[in-house]
Amino acid sequence: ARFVNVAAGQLGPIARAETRTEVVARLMALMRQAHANGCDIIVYPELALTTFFPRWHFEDQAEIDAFFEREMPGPETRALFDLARQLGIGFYLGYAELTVEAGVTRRHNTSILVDKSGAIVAKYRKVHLPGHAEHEPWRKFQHLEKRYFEPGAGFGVVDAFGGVMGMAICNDRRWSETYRVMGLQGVEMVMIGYNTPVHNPPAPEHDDLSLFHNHLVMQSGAYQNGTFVVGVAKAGIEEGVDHIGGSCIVAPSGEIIARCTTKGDELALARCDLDLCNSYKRTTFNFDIHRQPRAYGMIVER
Ligand code: CDT
Repeated sequence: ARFVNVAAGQLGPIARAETRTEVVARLMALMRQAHANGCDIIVYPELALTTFFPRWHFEDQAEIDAFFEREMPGPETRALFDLARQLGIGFYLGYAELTVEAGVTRRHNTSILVDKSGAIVAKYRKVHLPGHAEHEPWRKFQHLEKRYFEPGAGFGVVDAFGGVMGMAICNDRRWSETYRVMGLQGVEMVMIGYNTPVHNPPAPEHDDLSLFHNHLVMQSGAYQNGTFVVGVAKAGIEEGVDHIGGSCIVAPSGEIIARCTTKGDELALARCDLDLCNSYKRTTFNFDIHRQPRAYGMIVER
């Protein structure tokens, strides 16, 4: 057996006025609880340091950039890394990342994986950016990820915590390709932070199904690739917009083995034996024997 004790570190709403330091204090409180419960790693949501700012249309680039991190760790986040190192616990953290590469400013919706020594061992930049790029005043609230971020390059995996770890962010979890690309690299645990409004303005007929779809995609992604999936929400009514909770840990069987029951700051805990992945990777989803890529060309050709 290869056990990894995992905490899904769900957050309740983050107000626009809340400071990074206040949010980091909440993250640290959850980290202490996770450590007290014997966890090796805690997974936090997408854009976990601020309110979900793509719900607003901002004209002023400086106002937008105020939601971004220019360094990681930075002055307000360093305390989280220090606590992780002190306790000997790893974490996944989502945040808005601003970098300057060859004189060009780039903005990504990013997550990092930090090991028990406080070192960043992997970085992922969100590939599937949902929503729209132009202001659409008819919506009750905006979803301007296509305006504020550029898409990342792809899905890698990393050897960490005694297994093969992968990351995705929010809308990525709805796409089977996300899991399969990591599945082909032998992933054993996919960590996913999310911010999902209950109401989707272009398709209000889906609203009643939002929690069902959340679990549907993560359970199928887990089963079809023989991997654990840890999905973690920023939940509750944030700046007037209701977000689903439903943070959960899914086994390679596709079964939910732990889940949050509130829409506030809360942990869901599971003792995950990564060796359980083998039963699926070696039988039904033995890709080497059963996969038929010659029949799948259309997936990447158009
Ligand atoms: N953050 C994020 O990706 N949210 C989307 C909302 C629906 S698309 C407007 C999601 O897929 O959950």
